[in-house]
Amino acid sequence: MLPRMIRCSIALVVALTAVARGQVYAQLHEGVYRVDASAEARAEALPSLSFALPEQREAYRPLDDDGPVLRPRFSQEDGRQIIVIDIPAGTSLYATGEVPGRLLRNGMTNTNWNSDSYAYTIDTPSLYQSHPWVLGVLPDGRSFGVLADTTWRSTFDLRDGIRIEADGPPFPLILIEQESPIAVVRTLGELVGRIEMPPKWALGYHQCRYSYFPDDRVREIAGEFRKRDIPCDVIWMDIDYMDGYRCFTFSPEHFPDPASLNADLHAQGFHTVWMIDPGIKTEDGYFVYDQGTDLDAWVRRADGTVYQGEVWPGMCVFPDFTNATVRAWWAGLYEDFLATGIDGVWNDMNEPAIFNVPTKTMPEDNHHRADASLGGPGPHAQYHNVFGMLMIRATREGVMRVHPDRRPFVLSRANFIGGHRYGAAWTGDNIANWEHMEWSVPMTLNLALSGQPFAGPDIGGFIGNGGETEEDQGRLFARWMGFGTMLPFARGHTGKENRDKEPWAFGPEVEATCRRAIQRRYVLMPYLYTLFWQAHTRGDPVARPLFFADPRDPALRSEDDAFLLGGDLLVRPFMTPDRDRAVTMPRGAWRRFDFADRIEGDDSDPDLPELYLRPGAILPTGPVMEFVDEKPLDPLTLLVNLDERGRAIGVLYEDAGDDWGFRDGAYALSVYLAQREGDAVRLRRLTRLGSFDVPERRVRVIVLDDTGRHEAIGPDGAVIDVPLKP
Ligand code: NBV
Repeated sequence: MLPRMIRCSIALVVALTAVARGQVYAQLHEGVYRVDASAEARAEALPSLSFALPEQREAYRPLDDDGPVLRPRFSQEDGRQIIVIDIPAGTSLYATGEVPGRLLRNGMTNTNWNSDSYAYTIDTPSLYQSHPWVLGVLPDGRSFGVLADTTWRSTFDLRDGIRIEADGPPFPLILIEQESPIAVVRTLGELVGRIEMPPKWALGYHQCRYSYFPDDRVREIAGEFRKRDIPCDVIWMDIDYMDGYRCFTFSPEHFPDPASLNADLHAQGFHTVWMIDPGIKTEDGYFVYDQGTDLDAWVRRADGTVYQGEVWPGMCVFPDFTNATVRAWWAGLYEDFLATGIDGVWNDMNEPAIFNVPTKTMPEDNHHRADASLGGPGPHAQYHNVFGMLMIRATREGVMRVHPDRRPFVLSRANFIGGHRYGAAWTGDNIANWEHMEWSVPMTLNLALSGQPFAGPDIGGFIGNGGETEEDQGRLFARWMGFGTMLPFARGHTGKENRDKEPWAFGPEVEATCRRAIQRRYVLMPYLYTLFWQAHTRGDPVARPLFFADPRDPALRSEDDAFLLGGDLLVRPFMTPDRDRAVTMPRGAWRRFDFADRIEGDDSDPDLPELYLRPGAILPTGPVMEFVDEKPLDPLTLLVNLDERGRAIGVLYEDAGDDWGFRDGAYALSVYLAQREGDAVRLRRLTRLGSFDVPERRVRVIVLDDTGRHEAIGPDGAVIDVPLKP
């Protein structure tokens, strides 16, 4: 994996220490190793909460190759586990989950301890989610990943190699060594799981605020989208829909009839997502409190009494999601809730966040009655980082019980590595300023490199208005919307005290930019949906750092002012007010294009990011629409950028969008090949796999080259020749 010389010298030095200190190495798969501090530590290791199939971590065998090149050194100090890993000079480090700041993590330190980190800064040590995982890319592009498979608080110090410190008992280290960064991320997906196919509507644009109320305000917002021809799929209900912040209730004053609200929105092609928090109001007579109390569902203090902490409704109790009986009860609560026509669930405050205590969370010695399969009864310190993940596991289960034939959508603020199996992520309470706008790209990318492909920021910023003047506020918003719609999860959201931040709230110019930006997302939907299918089946990140285009090019390693959407599309936003920052492009003839053929003004809007197509790529795109699948994909427009051999290839995945039929083959996977032949480019559909019925349709082929755009149209499946000369 590593250059031979480095490999030998590292192996020699460290093999000796390894033996001396008693580490035990085992093999899980080719290039995937489990390392424990000692045979004893291995025998006593807690079960994995990150692995999709925890037993896989236990199905190790003796090394059947030379073992990993990287040789961790284990020790203990004051009861803490210390692991040090030397890395070759020139190694670039990434991932570590949800971290503020830039993409490249060399020199950074972060602590895995899920925290309510409102208005986080570059110095905030812990955000809302924990991913004890680092990805390393060696100078020659070969790559490795290190997973500290513990739920306890851990710190990743990347200032001099990799130093991991963790509370709690010894734990296994999982080492992955592969040929490329994408191979490492895919392998991570084989261990901690890949995302399930989301419902297609969840890939549309989402509109949120804290909070739209009363119900007529929600109707008004939805109506504005349709009236103004701004596409939107989802409207969100934040905590003010509840009756006194009691979860699973509706305010009789502001939301007296949620079913008719949902029905009205559905009739206009919207879906709805409603918030549920973990804090349950301590109040006799409130059905959730009564049921949970009867079940003895609440997390307890170390002394055995029920723990109470203050959150939105006042004093609250907290379901012990580590317990299967509690999770099953919680899942059942969604039955009546979803019967109102709610489509998706947003779990917030699930670090869990507690008001008016210095730690902002519950005491670490609180007691969880966890399932034996999760590690058995233990203190909150052991289960803190998975509290949110286990909550959304139960939520997802509840949503699936009600709608077994539909794909669930859950968004969670807190999570743990592997938790992307249950829900999508957003990057919490960011600030409406240029710095946070900039971070929203690398934060999404580092989450993607940590196994979570379905993530994005609050577009426009949660805190503040984004500047002193109306003009400053509008510029920031337009830029953020410009590229935020190119991230995997695209939702506009803002906090309670702020100005309105809907796409039209900043005047006609910003509205026009937002319309274009959101329309772009819908034009790109065939491609975006295909990327989610590749994330689901292969573990590919949806949004990727630029260096994925050429992991050997050192110039790309720290570039995070642009990003890739899938392997074929490069998005280059403008992150400074004056648009004056240069971006290092990957080598090769990446070709700039726009959607001015379908989106008015798309070629001349300075607040939109530039888009580039990889040489050798065919990009499947569709018509502008108001919500996903509003219109048939006819024509399917294929944008073609030939490589130097005169060829390009592209894939399109389609299915019914919100059911499980694809598991039984009800999908259509089409592969298109374009090839230069004399003065023309010939487009063929190479294959179509699957039984999903694609109606007859037209394919419009647009070949981009130095002289401009060349176009032809024909039936899907036929050979289509695009003349390159008029
Ligand atoms: O539920 C209100 C907010 C929500 O809008 C936001 O997205 C979460 O991150 N929530 C936090 C609680 C209070 C924030 C001040």
